[in-house]
Amino acid sequence: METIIAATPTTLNFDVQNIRKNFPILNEQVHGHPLIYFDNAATTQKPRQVIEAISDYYQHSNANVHRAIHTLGEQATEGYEEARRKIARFINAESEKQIIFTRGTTESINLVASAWGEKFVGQGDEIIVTEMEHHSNLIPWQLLAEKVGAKLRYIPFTEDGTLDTSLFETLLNKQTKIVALTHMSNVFGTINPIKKIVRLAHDRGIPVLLDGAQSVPHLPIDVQSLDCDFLAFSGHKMVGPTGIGVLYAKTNRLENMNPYQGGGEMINAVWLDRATWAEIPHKFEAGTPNIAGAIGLGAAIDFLQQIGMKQITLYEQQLTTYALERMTRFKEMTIYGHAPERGSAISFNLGSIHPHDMAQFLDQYGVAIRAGHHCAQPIMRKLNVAAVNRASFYFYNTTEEIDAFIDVLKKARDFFDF
Ligand code: 7TS
Repeated sequence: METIIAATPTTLNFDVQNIRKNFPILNEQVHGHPLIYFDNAATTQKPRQVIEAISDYYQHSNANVHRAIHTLGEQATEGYEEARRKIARFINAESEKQIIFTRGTTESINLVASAWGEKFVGQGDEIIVTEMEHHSNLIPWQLLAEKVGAKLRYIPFTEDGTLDTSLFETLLNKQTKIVALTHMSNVFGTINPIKKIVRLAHDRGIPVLLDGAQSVPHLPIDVQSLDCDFLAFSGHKMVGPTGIGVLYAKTNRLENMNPYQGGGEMINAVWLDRATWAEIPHKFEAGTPNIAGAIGLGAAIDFLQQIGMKQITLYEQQLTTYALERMTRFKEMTIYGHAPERGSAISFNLGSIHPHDMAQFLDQYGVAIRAGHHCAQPIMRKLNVAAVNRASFYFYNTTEEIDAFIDVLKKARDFFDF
């Protein structure tokens, strides 16, 4: 792959224009304006290296994995397993056997709630989540609790959109079976104090699941240093394809869990009335997997690593600080989330403009943001709003795009005339 940028690990040397050349979609026009894509917390755009890796696979190596002895079968298997190794290195897992391919964060969390939860959580047990979870890290636990007779407990968030960790310890007791929380909020942008939470939970032998959907794409991640028991994330939020995601878990957790789905690939030996399971990770990958998706995600990781995750974090911090500084100059502006440690998702409302009107107005000028409850209705209820706008940046966005966005916000304020 040709060089994307010249970056050194210690200083910010970010040639964003050069990086943008790798993303064909960034040349699109929307309603006669250059596309300004600020909906990256929902999904990110794809560089041609990822698009080409998928297309190359289908053109030159397409075959099913693990079953075939022929050349294409071996190539497909090698591509798929190489992607697993890349992911393991990317998050500093001890072994690629700890990497399970799933459809995305949602499926990864459902896998744990069902394959781990139904074995280890029972009547009267407690599951701790936070009040700031995406529905993906709430509903699977509600379903589990209902099935086994367990109860959910909640770490609250405060006015600035940070967790009230002072209450966390009071929630922990002998009945607590797992703590499941988001690493970075998709609404507030808050980066939660994971190490502290993991330490307090582990002191009592309680495992921790991290929803990394918003953190893995934006921060350098080291699962050994975080010491989480489970980490779930999605390929499509980190310049990879849709339909592929990851569950990382500690080896002993995976070995002790039930299988998730039954079928081909996940077995060792099968009789008519019983079966034994394949070794991890295959025990959790029933059926033909998303081979092209895994290979595309591997290419996405190569791309991110060539830029460098530290560089990406630093650059996005600059963009976010710049955007917040410009946005808060509107006296009618409400920003939701003021955590000192935060990522690049900014939720806001401007005066009394309904978020859906705002998103539609911005779209007329080519600016894509998201408006709604962001799959976090309990947050909206606590904030006492029906919906919020959210602008979320990635490393291919620029300060010039933020300036253009601010200009359209001014037009919206004048148009809606409050
Ligand atoms: N967890 C968090 C924190 C998320 O932000 C999302 C997706 C998910 C889980 C689910 O990921 P999926 O890939 O399985 O769908 N968040 C959003 C969002 O904020 N707007 O659209 C999708």
